[in-house]
Amino acid sequence: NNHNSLLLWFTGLSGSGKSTIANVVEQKLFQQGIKTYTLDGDNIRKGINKDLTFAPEDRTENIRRIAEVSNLMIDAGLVVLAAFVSPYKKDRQNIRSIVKDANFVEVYINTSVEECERRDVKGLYKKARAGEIKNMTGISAPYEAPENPGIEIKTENETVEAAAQRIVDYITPKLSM
Ligand code: GGZ
Repeated sequence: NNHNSLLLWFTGLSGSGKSTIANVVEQKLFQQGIKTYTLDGDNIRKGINKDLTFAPEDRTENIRRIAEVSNLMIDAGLVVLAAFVSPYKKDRQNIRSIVKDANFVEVYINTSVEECERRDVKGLYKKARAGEIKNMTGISAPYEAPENPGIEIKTENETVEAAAQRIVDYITPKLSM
């Protein structure tokens, strides 16, 4: 199999900074000539998974399909960056049964719900508090934090740039170039 392939899986609350950090990691990998692709809610939940809600069983199916798509991209020789809330431990565990363990890196973007709610970039927390959104992770649905992630980023103590560099440094030895 292609040793340049990897799935970098970002998990964390809505607004925790997953996509922001993933995008900077992607820029850094691009500068090294590494072929990447980023999967996130914008390109997955509007397309292949537009039939899915935020109910627990639909989140499970969301993550399963993303893992299968990631697996194809790994076969194609890419470093895949996937940024999804993925709040359930069993769903993240299932990714490991779909994608070879050696190709999988879990990145926990650890931002407290208080901080995510304070940022409230998309106004979703406000809507959840008002009861306009059901199953909002951190408010009315659970987030099961990873116990043993490959890397943990505490965005309240680390800049985006430093976090992205730390992730690149962590995966570089896993990529044979
Ligand atoms: C969590 C929600 C919800 C609910 C809409 N709960 O910050 P965002 O906006 O851009 O990222 C969130 C995204 C979560 O989709 P995922 O596919 O990553 O979720 S999961 O892995 O749990 O299947 C948020 C928005 O969609 N959003 N409603 N109720 N996030």
